[in-house]
Amino acid sequence: MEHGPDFVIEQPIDRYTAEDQAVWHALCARQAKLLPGRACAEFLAGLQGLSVVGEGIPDFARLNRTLRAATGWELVAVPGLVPDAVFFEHLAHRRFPTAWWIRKHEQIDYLQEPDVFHDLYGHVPLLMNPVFADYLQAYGQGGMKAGRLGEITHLARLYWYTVEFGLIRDASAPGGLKIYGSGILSSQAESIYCLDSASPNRVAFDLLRVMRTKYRIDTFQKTYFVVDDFAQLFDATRPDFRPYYESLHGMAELGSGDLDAGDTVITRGNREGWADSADV
Ligand code: HBI
Ligand code: FE
Repeated sequence: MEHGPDFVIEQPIDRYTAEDQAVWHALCARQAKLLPGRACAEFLAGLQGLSVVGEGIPDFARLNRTLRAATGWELVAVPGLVPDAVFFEHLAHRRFPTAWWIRKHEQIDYLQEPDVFHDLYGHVPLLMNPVFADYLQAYGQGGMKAGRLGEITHLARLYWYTVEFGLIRDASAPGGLKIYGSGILSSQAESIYCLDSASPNRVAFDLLRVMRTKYRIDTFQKTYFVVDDFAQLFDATRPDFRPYYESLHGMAELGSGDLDAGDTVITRGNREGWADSADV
């Protein structure tokens, strides 16, 4: 697939097969049953606003008319994972890199690389929320600076534990928590596990704590970080990160399942079923 230095391609809208459309529909239908009561209200409102469910794999150009009007964001089709520097540059300009292809039926429960269901269904609805939309652009700007400072690892952890696997407090939920992380919202099994399982830790969000914490890309999270609201995320990423990077160099890294003396622990996991393999 030909692409320029920014990895952007035309969405090959006429290359979707009947199987692709059936997989998209099955994934949407599964999450539509599961997410009410689990996903944060802002995600469900965004999904509603985009009106992507009910039809097949959406035409990005059509969605962009709605998304641009809401928060100035737009989707750009890409072949798949793009290099960090390219990814951050797009986010800094309110462009969300969205894989154009969808997983095969046999991968319906899990795939490593983001496909259009993860990127579009998982990430895009929250871009309809002004505060989250501002956070993600600020994150992209921070990422471009981090790249120049050699601090991508710390910033990738922040993305991982918030944008991809974040939980948010919600008094209306039985356990007081709801989901906003896209990696969870696009996964049936993890949408259940992250709230219902006694196995993982759930710890109050703290910026430095998150940036110290390694993560695994191949199983459910051992630790979920919980924000009070999106304003907390946006406020945390407003300052210049250089002093944070300085203090991080003096702090020990933490494993994905570790707890730390300074943690505000919401639930301490019983660690059941944890495979002991390498964190990144
Ligand atoms: N590329 N297409 C795509 N989607 C992502 O979510 C993505 C990426 N490249 C890098 C990346 N995410 C993460 O490493 C961020 O932490 C930068
Ligand atoms: Fe993602």
